Amino acid sequence: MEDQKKMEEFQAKIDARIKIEPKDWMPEKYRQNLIRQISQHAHSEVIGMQPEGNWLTRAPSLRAKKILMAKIQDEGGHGLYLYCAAETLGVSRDQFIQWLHEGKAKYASVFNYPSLTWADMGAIGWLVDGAAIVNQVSLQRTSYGPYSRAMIRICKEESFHQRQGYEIMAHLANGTPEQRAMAQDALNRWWWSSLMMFGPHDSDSAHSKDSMKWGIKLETNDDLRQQFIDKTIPQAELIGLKVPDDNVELLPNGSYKTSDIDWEEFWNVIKGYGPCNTKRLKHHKKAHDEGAWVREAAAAYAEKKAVEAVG
Ligand code: BYC
Repeated sequence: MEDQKKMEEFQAKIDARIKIEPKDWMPEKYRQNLIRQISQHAHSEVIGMQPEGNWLTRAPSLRAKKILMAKIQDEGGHGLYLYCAAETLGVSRDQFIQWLHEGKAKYASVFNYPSLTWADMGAIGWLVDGAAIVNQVSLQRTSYGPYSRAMIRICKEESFHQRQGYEIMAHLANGTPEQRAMAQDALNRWWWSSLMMFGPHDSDSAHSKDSMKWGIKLETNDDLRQQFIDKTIPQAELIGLKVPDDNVELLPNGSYKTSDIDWEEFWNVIKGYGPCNTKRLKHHKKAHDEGAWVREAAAAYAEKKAVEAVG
């Protein structure tokens, strides 16, 4: 009876768009679902630094290098906000990292593809950050307070990321025939994996029903994907590029019909068989191990300060 009453009060708060805060009562399934999604989101931000980090030393100008460096640092910061938000649900940062290293926690499948040319820096900013924004603008209204507040700050930074990527693509698309071909090739390789960022079709999405009921997700995977498609196809046309899909059709309602995603590829990458899954995790483990002394030094400093404060 007690739990039933709490459950009804909880759902009434969700329906009234009142944020759930860390110390509020929440159903265990709501807590677990949030832990899963926010930590997956945090891991995506941090693993997502790798494909771009690959081009830092080869940026074509000092300006380009500074912008890319700032962008990658932002992604690390996003990971930090999100780990902090997830920690408020009672799981430690160490535990999240352990789950990532054991392959128990996921991160966005798109980061398991290689960044082969400088144009990929444009495609990642324009398409991957562009897809992330569409999802994250919606998540700003998510029901869990700390997640929602992290999203508001992240969205401001992602808008700059999307624009810096589009600027690189526009620059290359207006350059020599070789540069234009490089931009088109990057679009060809990142288009489908960006559409996969929104997750499986609604009918195959295991978590959507609960997440929508509890206001964790405000819009469905397919609705968000369609919003991204409708924004991005005209942006490609504006700079003389074409998305790699011969079946694109503009419908009378202004929306675009496209071919379906290769779902076999999507599930394969998620299961760990994408081109770079092994490399990404290996690199993360190495960086984590090499950073152990920094964490130990920071903890020792915090302990010293705490002792000093007590006197
Ligand atoms: N990749 O029931 P579903 C960035 C999994 S970083 C991998 O629909 P849900 C950036 C899903 O986890 C920001 N796995 O799940 C950084 C579930 O498996 P589990 C990236 C995926 O959670 C650096 C299963 O499939 N954004 O922008 O309701 C440089 C069934 O799916 C994917 C985020 O991380 C996928 N694409 O909805 C540049 C967004 N899709 O957990 C840029 C945060 C599905 O049961 N996440 N799965 O083992 C979300 O919004 C939601 O989790 C999703 C999926 C919409 C992705």
